[in-house]
Amino acid sequence: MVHWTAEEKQLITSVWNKINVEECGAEALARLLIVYPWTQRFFDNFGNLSSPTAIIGNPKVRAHGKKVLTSFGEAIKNLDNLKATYAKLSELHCEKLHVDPENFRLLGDILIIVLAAHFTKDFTPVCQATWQKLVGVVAHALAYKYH
Ligand code: HEG
Repeated sequence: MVHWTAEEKQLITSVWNKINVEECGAEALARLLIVYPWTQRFFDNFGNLSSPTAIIGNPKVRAHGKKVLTSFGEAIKNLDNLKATYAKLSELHCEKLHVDPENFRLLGDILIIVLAAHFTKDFTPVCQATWQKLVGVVAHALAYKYH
């Protein structure tokens, strides 16, 4: 069971409160699709994903990126109860969407890079380490219901 200290919780929320969920969510998902092109197969109904420019400008990618990062915010509100918070979503990704849980890790790593690019000063090493812990724990919780 993962434990979060008061300092860690503060480091997480201080960054979260500054995040533009639409911008950062869109950028993170677009980067996932560009850097790891095999992830595009989950989004074959999203239209034009034929180039990095097309992916970044794709409104469905933007909307879905926002949805994913908004859902990530649920983790932040429920840090001490992540498995229960994501149980339904884990089932959905496993049973209906068939998303390999390795992709949760890839997206988490990308989110760290996006945040580091947006918050050059505020994203201190200790803050970054705490966020790395967070994305790992979120990936783990999303994989919890896989069988
Ligand atoms: Mg997933 C749908 C959250 C990573 C592929 N994802 C969703 C939905 C949420 C969500 C909230 C909508 C669920 C619903 O309609 O009830 N996703 C979510 C989180 C994370 C994540 C929090 C990681 C932090 N998702 C993820 C990754 C992939 C993926 C890495 C694939 C590479 N998600 C995926 C697909 C759908 C969702 C294909 C359905 C999209 C659609 O057709 O609308």
